[in-house]
Amino acid sequence: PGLVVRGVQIFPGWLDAEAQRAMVAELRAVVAAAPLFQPETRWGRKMSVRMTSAGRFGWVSDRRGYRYAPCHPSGLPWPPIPASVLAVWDAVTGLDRRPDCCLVNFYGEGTKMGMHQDRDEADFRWPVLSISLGDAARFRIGHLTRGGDTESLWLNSGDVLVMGGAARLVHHGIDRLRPGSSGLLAGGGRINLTLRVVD
Ligand code: MD3
Ligand code: FE
Repeated sequence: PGLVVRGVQIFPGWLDAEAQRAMVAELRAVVAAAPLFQPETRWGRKMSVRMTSAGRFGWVSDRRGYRYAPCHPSGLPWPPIPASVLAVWDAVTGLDRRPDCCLVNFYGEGTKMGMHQDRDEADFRWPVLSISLGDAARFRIGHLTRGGDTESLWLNSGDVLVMGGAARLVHHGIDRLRPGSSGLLAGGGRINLTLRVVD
């Protein structure tokens, strides 16, 4: 990794401009098969991020709560994880096991993701890998317990993060976007992919 912040490994500019464009083209097919939706929380509040998934499982949230599900809210199965995305997982993690879920988060202007832990997966020994595409975003890294200070870090298009070991359960979130900082996505915004082993 280029740097490590609180155990999070950062690979700046892992994807060059051409690789980013190729990945976005594959993601357009994912979104065509499994349209982005705005998840609702158990309490009926809409999250500001729009999302969809690829793979055996996708992450969903509605008034029943949040969970991994085998189908999109439409009832159709999630499309396969694009080959270019799996290639990043293979190259960066070196693991024999492939991820079950590629969560696709779309951030428009003003979208935020509050501080949280990712703990819906069965086995925290598997890392989570994130790929950032499009506008830059400020990522905050906290601690294993809620609260305390945070370190912030701008994630740029093409950056890859790996959260493994002790960093797997740190609190984290996205608190601002830098609109217009990338020309990758027509119409602007940011896509974040997170790859997870679910079960
Ligand atoms: C640190 N997504 O989908 S990616 C999420 O940019 C999520 O969309 C953010 O947090 C985004 O759950 C941040 C970086 C990330 C992803 C998973 C992690 C950092 C993490 C899991 C454990 C620790
Ligand atoms: Fe997360």
